[in-house]
Amino acid sequence: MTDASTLLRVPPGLRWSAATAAFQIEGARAADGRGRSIWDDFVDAPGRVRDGSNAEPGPDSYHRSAEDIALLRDLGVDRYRFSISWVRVQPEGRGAASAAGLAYYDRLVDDLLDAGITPFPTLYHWDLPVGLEADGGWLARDTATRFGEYVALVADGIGDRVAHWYTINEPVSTTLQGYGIGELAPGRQLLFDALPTVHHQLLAHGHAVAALRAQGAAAVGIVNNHTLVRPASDSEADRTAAGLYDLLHNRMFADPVLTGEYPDLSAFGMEMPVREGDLALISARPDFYGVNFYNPTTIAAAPVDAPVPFEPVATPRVEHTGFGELWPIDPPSLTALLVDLHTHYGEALPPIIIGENGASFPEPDHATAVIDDERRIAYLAAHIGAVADAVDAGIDVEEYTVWSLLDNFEWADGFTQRFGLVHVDQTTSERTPKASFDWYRNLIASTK
Ligand code: GBH
Repeated sequence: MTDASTLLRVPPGLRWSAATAAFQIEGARAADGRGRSIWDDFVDAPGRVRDGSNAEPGPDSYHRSAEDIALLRDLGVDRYRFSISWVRVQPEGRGAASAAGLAYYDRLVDDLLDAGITPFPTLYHWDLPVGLEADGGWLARDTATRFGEYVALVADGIGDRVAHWYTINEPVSTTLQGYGIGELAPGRQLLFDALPTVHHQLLAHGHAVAALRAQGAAAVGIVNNHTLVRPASDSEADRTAAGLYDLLHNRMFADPVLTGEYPDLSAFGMEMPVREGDLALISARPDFYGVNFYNPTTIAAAPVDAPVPFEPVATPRVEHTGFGELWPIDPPSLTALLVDLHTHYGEALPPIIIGENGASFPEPDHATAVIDDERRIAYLAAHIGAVADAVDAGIDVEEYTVWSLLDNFEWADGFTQRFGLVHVDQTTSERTPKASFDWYRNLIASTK
């Protein structure tokens, strides 16, 4: 890798971070009275996870957080993005906080602060308590209220030392893949009937912002997964399909937060279950806007009898990651996406934080030597360069976060996809930094 050319393209003052999520790294699903989430049900059901794995032991960060923090300190990141497991804090998804569950995060926060790293937790990274799913999950308005109560408990427990919070991670993934097509927990296949889960997650975000601000939080925001959508051709059918996909993937989640209104969703034959006051709560100006970015999406019109009117197709003329042809590598599309957000939302757009960016490539399960992951280095360097281009174009980007610190449990793909800067042997939990870890460390050091 050409470090020198990369260094020229680093935006001055950008903060650096790396991310993980509770269910993907913690393991220890039965420890200390932890309750069950929809992901426990999903991984314990036969045939749901590609390699039959169940997230254990994996990185086992519940028992090895000290190792994670030592790695983060060595990396030199300003912040660490991790997530808090609702069912460790409230095993049943309601009621009093579990002292043992909170104690894990309490210590994690203290240890991060001792290491000079700002803790930046996500309050919800997909692990809904099963009891709430039984009552309708994110289809039920009540789940948003319950989330607000859980957030208040977390803030009571660690809010004296945590000032920066992500509320909900990628509501789009939960809606479309969790409730729409069933690829992620809870594995329901409701297609467009899943859309009320958008509103209830955004409402949950609104309740969380209110609860955290009441407690004195300094910075609160949602983190949406965005993709740059392009039509497969200039045909009217493809352009219409791409517009619908953009609405469904991007605008339906960004507009309410940033403008206080849903876009016109009549094409999907539904209206959001909005009540008076909801949109004011949802659009309380966030302190930052979190953007997770992996790839652009090329959309073609689907055949007339298809259940949905659009179809993702391979993006022409670009390389692909370990996930295959629907996951192209196209860094300029990140610049274009950030510019589009700025153009579309103008003053309503707060400073941007890149909450996740990264890639998985085939790598060995057992590391016998340092993994020379030059394709990951190239991916990260090019995307940081794309952020620099956006900053040059006048976009306010404050922070960049690599997904992920560690190889971890990649949801329905189990342990088959490796996104880490650090290799993890998923049976021994042994951690081995990859070449990309050194590269990121040197990059960060060069900016200090
Ligand atoms: C995010 O999901 C999640 O927040 C996170 O938990 C997850 O582990 C991470 O992305 C990685 O998947 O890197 O080009 O091979 C977003 C949905 C679906 C995006 C798979 C990345 C693979 C693209 N992810 N996709 S690539």
